Amino acid sequence: FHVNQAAESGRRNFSKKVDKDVMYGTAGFREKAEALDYIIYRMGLLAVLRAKYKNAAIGLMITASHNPEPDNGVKLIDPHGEMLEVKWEKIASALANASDDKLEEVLDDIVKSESINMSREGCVFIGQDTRPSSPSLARAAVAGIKVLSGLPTDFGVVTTPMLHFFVTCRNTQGAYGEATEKGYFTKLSTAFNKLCASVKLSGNYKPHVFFDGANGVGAVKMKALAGYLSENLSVDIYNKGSGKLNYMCGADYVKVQQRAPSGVPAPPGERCVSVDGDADRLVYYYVDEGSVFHMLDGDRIATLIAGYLMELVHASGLAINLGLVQTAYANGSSTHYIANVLKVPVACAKTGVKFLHEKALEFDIGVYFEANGHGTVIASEKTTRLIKDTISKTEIPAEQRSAAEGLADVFGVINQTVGDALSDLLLVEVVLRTKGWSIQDWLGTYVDLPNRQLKVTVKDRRVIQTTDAERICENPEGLQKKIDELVAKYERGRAFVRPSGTEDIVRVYAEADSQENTDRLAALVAQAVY
Ligand code: NG1
Ligand code: ZN
Repeated sequence: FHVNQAAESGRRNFSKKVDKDVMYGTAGFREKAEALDYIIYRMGLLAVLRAKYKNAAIGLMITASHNPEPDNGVKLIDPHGEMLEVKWEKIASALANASDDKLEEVLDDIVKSESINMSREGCVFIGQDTRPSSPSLARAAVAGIKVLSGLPTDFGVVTTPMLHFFVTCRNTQGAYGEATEKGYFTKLSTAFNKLCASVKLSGNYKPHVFFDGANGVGAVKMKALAGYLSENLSVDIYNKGSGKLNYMCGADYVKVQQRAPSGVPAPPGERCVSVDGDADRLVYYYVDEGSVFHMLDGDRIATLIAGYLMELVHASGLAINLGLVQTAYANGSSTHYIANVLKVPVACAKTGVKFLHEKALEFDIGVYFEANGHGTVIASEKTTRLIKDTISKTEIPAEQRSAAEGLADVFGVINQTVGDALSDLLLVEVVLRTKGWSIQDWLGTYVDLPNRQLKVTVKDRRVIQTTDAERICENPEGLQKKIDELVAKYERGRAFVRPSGTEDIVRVYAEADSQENTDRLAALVAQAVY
C-alpha cells in the first residue's frame, strides 16, 4: 500500500526531531515552526488515510492562528467542514509521536483498525496562512500526500474558514457553493449586496469600517472581498502585512489587552474591527472622545445577530426554534439580555468551538460565539428546506416572504462551516445597517458586568474536574462549596474554575457588581484553588 515507502521517505526526509510527546488538541498541533515539518508530513499521510476512509475530500490547514509569527500549526478538516472527529485526534497524536522506526507499524495499524480501502482516491485540500514558515511546511504536507498516492490540491494562502468552505463545497458537489476563491467571494457578497439593497441607509449607520488585518491573510482577503461589495461598504485596511503577524494587533491582542491595536488610526467614535492571524475571529471596538476604549466582542456579536434573526423568524411566521449558545465565559449581562429582552433561548456549552457547534445543532437555527469572537450561525437541513419552500410559495403575504428571503440571504452571507471573520463582519454590517445603528447604539443595548480572568498554576491541573458546561466544579471535593460561599457575598456575583485545554494552568473567572468586588472575588476563588 506504499506504507513502507511513506515510512522510508519520512525517515529520510522528515525525520522526527523532538522526543517530547505532542497532542492533537482543539487547535490541532501547534509548535515552534522548526519542530513541525515531520508532524506536517505525517498529517499529510493521515489526511490521505482519512480521505480514503471517508471517501471524501479532507482539508489540511497550516496556521497557528493568533499565535506569534515563529509558531505554526496544522489542523485537519472533516468532509462537511467540521473539525476532525475526536477518535481521529487520538490517532493523529499517536502517528505524530511514533518514532521513525515505528512509523510503518503505526500506519499499518491505522489502515487495518479502521479498515481503510486504500484503492480509493485520497483527495486533500491544503491551505496556509502568511507565516514565512508556511510554504515549506505545505511542501512537507504535499510530500506526505503524494507518497500515499493521494491527490493534493494546494489553495496557497487562504483563511482557515475559506478552506473549510472549499472542503464543504467539494463534498456537496457544489451545492454549498463553488470551491474556489471567486466562488467564496461571490457567494458571500451576492447575499450581502442583496440584503443591503433591501434596506435604505438610515439613522446613525455609516457604511464604513476601519479594518485591522493583523498583518496576515485577513488583510489580503478583505482587500479582494472589498472589490465585490460595491457601494455597500467601504473598508479601510490597516496592518496589511508589512509588520509582524499578530504583533500588537489582531483580534486576540485587542480582546486580551482591551486596547486598540497599533497601526490603525481609530479616530474618536469610529467603528473599527480586528481579525486574527487566520481570520476566523473578529472583535469590534471604538475609542471615544475621552480616549476610552470600548470593545464589542463575541458576546456582543452573538446578541446582535441573534436579535436580528429572531425578528426575521417572527416576521416570516415560520415555526423555527432559534437558540443561542455561549460558554461560561459569556458576560452575565449578555445572557440576561438575550434571554429576557430578546427572548431567545440560551444554552451553555463547554469551551471549544466543537462543543458550541454540537450544542447549536440542537436548534433549528443555532447561533454560537465564544467571547473571543469565534462563532457562526447554523441551520438544520429541515430549516433550510422550509425557508426555501416558503419563498417559492405564491400565496403568502409579501412581508412573510421578504422575511423568509432575508433568512435565506443571511445563510448566503454566513459561513456555516465554521466561524469566519470576513463573513461574520458582513453580517454584523447588515444588522447595523438594518437597525440604523452606530457602534455606540450597539454598545448601548446592555451594560457588561465587570469581569476578571486569572490564571493559577497548580501541580496537576487535571485534578480540577467540572460538570454542567464547566460551571460546577466536582473535584477536588469541597471546592465548589467554597466558591458558592464566596460568590454569595457579592451582588450579581458569579465565578467558576476550569483547567485550560491549551495551557498548563487553571483559569478562574469572576464577575460582580463592581470591578473592585470582581477583582476581590476572583482573587479569593484563585486562593481556594491553590
Ligand atoms: P482554553 O485554554 O481551554 O481556555 C482557549 C480559549 C478558548 C479557545 C481555545 C482555542 C478562553 C477562556 N479560552 O481555551 O475560547 O479559543 O483557547 O481553541 O478564551
Ligand atoms: Zn484563528
